[in-house]
Amino acid sequence: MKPNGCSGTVLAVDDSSDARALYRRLLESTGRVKVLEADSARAAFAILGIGDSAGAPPPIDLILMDLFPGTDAIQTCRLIKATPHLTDIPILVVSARSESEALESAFSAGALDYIEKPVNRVELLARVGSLLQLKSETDARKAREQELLEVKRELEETNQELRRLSSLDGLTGVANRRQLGETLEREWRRGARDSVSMALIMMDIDRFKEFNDRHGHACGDEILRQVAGLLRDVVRRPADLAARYGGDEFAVLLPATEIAGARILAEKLLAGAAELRVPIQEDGSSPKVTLSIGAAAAHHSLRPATAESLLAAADAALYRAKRGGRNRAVIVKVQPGGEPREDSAGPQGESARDEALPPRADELISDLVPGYIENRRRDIRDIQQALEQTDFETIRIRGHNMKGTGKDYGLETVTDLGAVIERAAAAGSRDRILSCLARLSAFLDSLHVLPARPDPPGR
Ligand code: GH3
Ligand code: MG
Repeated sequence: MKPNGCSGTVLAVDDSSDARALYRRLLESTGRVKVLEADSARAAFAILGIGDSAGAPPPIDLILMDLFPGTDAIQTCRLIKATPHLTDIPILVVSARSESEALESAFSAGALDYIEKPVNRVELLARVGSLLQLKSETDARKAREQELLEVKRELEETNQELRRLSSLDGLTGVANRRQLGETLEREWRRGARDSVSMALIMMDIDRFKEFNDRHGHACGDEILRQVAGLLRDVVRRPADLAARYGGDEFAVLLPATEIAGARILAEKLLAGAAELRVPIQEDGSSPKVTLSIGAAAAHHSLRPATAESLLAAADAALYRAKRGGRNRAVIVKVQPGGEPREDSAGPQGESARDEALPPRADELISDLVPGYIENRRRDIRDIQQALEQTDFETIRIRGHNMKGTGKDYGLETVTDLGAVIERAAAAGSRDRILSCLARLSAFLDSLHVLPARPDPPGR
């Protein structure tokens, strides 16, 4: 008879060599079971590797243990069950009816089953068979668990890598806009707790379209990579984050940084761009790269300054740097009330104060200015309405038109804010648009427009 068709190795622990020989004969006659013998607890420990620091599980599937009087079989059971690499090996005890007390102790020490002496052959094979079956199922389950753990670990590694890749820009390897947005929000909240200043630099490569047009896209890509490399070199503090904002625009987030720190970094970036060496082109030219930079710093304690208003202020400063002739930085400090004010020591030194002065429109059109201002108020209402309908295209066109006309009417702030609204609409950034509308509205309210000059007599 075969023990339930299961195979395995049984360790027979018994001080009687006759008993061991009997077990060996009965079990091995099945052709599926191998028997190892131990005549004492000590011999069993040696086979099981108890005290072996390597702790590899021995090739034993079942322990057949005689509750031999005079030895400490119970203690042996306890020790086996307390040893991590042996704990899954089932123990089948063999006891005489008279040993019922010892049997109870053996079960509480971890034995799984028992057979009575004298041993009945059928019963022995049946019990050994079901315990070997149990052991093989336990081993299979453990192996599956181990495999699952391995798969889980691999998945976690893959997820981590995906998270890392999804937060990076593919071309340049710096953070992408998504990560910048998340980090900006997080750092702003953290900064609000610590009540410190935060700075943000926005920079854009000058006349980048021309590089692409004249030297090809591959050269353009190489310049983008070099500018990203420059950012990596210059931006060194662990909390700082350099990111590609999109196209040829990059951003640097500088938590816990005052405006002076942003200025130093902006100057390094301008100087570093001049040092960039783009490979010599087929026509023998070596393109020179310049950057326009807008930087803003805001103190978290300011209300209603927000992460978005910091972004909008840096964006507007960047636009001023472009308009001021490129290859320069404009640095502004977001003041209480949210209106940015230029840092007097900024590299460009352009005044931001003219925003509060009356418009200096050409005399020829000065009588049109009040109507122009009214139309901008209508723009504000229309943009608010378009926002409700998520109609960013209408907003983008309004921003574009403001950008194109404000300066002609002597209202450079309208041009600046129009540019920011245009970009924000293209990016679908609702908060930036709202922040610009608030600033535009405050600006329009602050204007004191002189009445149009009366027509000269006799006309
Ligand atoms: P400005 O000085 O006013 O910034 O002029 P610009 O020509 O740089 O104008 P703008 O910043 O609007 O141009 C961005 C250009 O960047 C447009 C697009 O052709 C180019 N561009 C955007 N993404 C990539 C890119 O991944 N690789 C390359 N080679 N060019 C790109
Ligand atoms: Mg550009």
